[in-house]
Amino acid sequence: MAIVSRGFGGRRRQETPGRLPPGQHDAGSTFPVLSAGPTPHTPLDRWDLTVQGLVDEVRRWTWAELQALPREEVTVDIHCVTSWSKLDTRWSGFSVDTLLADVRTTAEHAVAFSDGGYTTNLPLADLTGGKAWVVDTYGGAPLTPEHGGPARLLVPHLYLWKSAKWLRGITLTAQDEPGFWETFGYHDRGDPWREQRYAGD
Ligand SMILES: Nc1nc2c(c(=O)[nH]1)N[C@H]1C(S)=C(S)[C@@H](COP(=O)(O)O)O[C@H]1N2
Ligand SMILES: [Mo]
Repeated sequence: MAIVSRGFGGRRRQETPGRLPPGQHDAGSTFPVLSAGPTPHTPLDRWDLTVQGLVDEVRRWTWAELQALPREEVTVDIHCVTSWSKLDTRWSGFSVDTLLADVRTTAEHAVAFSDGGYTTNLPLADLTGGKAWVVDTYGGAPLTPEHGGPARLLVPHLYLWKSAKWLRGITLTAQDEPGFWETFGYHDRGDPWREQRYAGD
């Protein structure tokens, strides 16, 4: 579903005052796909997830090892910088807190990286404290490749470009290192409630 259109079925904008950040509209039942390049298709037996960088020891999970971790269900509103928001999206996966639980680090920043080369930077504090997940289901079904399957990052309190699709790992860093869109002039943090769309906002 790459068609970007406003949904007129279901939830009306008037029914959800206070849930749309400034400048956003409700995409309704549509779920636009925004990808800067081709959709990778990495087989699960060649997939793993890595936590690396400023860590005491690199951590790596195969798909099977990831599946053995405690799973969380999350229902959240998501906000794309191109102005659509989608309310009550339902995902499941693994809290980043779980992945970082026994990691010793002095890092204050992180860079998420993906198959295909996409990167996005975040303050480590935006990935911890129950605010971010590695998700592999959407709406009760395996996450489709277009939306980031087999697994993507989900950081719903920031604009959706921070939620890296086709996630393969997180690098913890001492310094802030801009990712793909941040290098092209998008805001370093991207808080939709402060309308931090572009650098300088
Ligand atoms: N790897 C990767 N992740 C990505 C992107 C991308 O191009 N590549 N686009 C980002 C942007 S700009 C948005 S708005 C969301 C879109 O997610 P969706 O296609 O599931 O709606 O993914 C984000 N994550
Ligand atoms: Mo986006």
